[in-house]
Amino acid sequence: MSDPLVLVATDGPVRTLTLNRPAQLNTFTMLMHAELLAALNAAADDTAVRAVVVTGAGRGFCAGQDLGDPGMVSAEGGPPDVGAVIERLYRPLALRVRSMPVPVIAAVNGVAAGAGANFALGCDMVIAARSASFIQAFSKIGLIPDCGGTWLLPRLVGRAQALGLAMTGNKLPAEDAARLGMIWLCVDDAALMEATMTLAAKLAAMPAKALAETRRAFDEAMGLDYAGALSLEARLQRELGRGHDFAEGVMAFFAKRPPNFTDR
Ligand code: T3D
Repeated sequence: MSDPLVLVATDGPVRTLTLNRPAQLNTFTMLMHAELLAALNAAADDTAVRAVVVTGAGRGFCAGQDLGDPGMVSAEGGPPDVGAVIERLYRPLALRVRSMPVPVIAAVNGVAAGAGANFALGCDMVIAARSASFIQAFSKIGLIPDCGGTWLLPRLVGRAQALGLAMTGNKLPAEDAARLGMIWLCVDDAALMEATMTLAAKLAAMPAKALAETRRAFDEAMGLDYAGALSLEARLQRELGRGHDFAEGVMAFFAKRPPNFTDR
């Protein structure tokens, strides 16, 4: 039996998904897409899971689409319908990450290129090892940034840096990515998984529903004016204010005890 393309491990409330095609820098194939989406769906459905970590096996995080995956070649032998691949595989993946009921952390252990870079950037928090790097590799093969890159990049680093990165396809070291505000944190290689698990444990103890709604509010507010964002905040706060976690958070505060958040 062949190795799973996504390794799944659970440590208390933290679910870790490890992309597992190390010899190919964990590039996406059709099969890996299916396993990753299934693993994310399973984590979303499991109420015991309160944080998800995604990382890569071996020396890379993910070098994007496997450019040789036979599953990508059109049945007629003509040029592949890249748009169909994006619609069928990358769009559901990107939307799944962005709609998870719990926070998703990308622990970028090595190079993250093409859709691999943008998959990481679509996660809620990105921690990268100092030796890791981010490459918008698309322009080098005649494509534009995908897997959410056109939306994410300018918002993370501004239009000038986004266009520079996308047009040159230059390798951006993790330290520079952190300096630009593209990722949360850059740490020494040896500290990556410990720093990630410490963060995951912290997030797992927090109110998952409020964290997921924070992500949603930030995403939705991007398309709103100031007054619209204030209305959105009121709507979401109204809903959260009726939940268990708000009552629990306030009670725990006054009782000077740690809260026990359960909403999801
Ligand atoms: O259908 C569609 O195509 C639409 C979807 C598009 C989404 C995308 O992600 S497009 C962008 C695809 N990714 C790339 O173009 C990146 C290509 N890779 C690289 O530029 C380099 O590999 C890296 C800069 C990422 C790393 O360089 P390096 O020197 O550390 O490693 P390497 O030797 O190039 O790669 C190691 C192996 O992985 C090597 O295989 P080998 O020679 O040992 O048998 C290499 O061919 C393989 N590999 C790396 N990236 C890909 C790949 N194989 C297939 N597809 C790849 N994307």
